[in-house]
Amino acid sequence: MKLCTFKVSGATHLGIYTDQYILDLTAADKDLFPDFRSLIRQAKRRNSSLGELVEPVLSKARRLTHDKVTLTLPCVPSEIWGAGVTYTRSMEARKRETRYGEIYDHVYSASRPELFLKDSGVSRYVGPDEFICVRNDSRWTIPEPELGLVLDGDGKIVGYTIANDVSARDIEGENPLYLPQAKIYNGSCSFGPVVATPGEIRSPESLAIRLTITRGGEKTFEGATSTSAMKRRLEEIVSYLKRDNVLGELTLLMTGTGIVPPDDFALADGDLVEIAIDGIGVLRNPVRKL
Ligand code: DO4
Ligand code: MG
Repeated sequence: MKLCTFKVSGATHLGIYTDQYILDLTAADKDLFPDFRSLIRQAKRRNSSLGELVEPVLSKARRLTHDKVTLTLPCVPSEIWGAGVTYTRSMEARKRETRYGEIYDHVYSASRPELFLKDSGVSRYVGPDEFICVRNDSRWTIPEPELGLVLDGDGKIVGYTIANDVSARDIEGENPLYLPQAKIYNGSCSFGPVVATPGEIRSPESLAIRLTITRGGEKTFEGATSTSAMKRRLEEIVSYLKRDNVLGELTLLMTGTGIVPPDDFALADGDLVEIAIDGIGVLRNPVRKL
């Protein structure tokens, strides 16, 4: 099952996304399904799966064709975290951008992964088709296409999404202590368009990820990887995030990038970034320079 949030006639509803139509869960039962967070909360309270919870309303839920709705952020996370240097490609690219390259060798092979806070509910993130941004003082910013894990308050994976950990390589490369400034600014993250439940994604550790960047109507970069190239297990990353660390009701954990465009590539105003992940869909965002 793929869950989405959409706007219809000025209201925001929760739905089930299919290729043909969207099933309107909120219209079917406003008390039970007002939004994604309530759905997770109800499933936990009743000790039932998301599938069991929505099953009774499936036959009566109205079907909306895609042209009638606008997809928005699928959920509102309490926090967004990122894991870093989880693929060889990311480690190698980072070593080239800085004088302090050995830290990346070290974190790649250490038992403890790199984890950083990307957003703390201040909403520097955007949803599908909204602008991701290049900060005004960066000349070398790239998209980072990543599998996103949606976690409940216990750290259980309740879904998978597509995330873009937009990053300023010049700021990060100048001094690794500048990482928060390279990673956290307005429009530095996007995710969506849906959250696919674990039942939908049978092999999260072998999903193809593709990145396409279009400039002036022409493809300017195309790259691909698979989550099977990730150095760490998903549960391993989650377990470190949970160590002596309270989680909010809903956390988005980005699992690191395995695609990095060539070192002479920088995002520019007007670019279009598209990230596709098997079984989840395509996340599209235009780019704006701040
Ligand atoms: O250490 C820098 C961040 C790494 C990162 O975001 C990634 O590998 O995806
Ligand atoms: Mg990243």
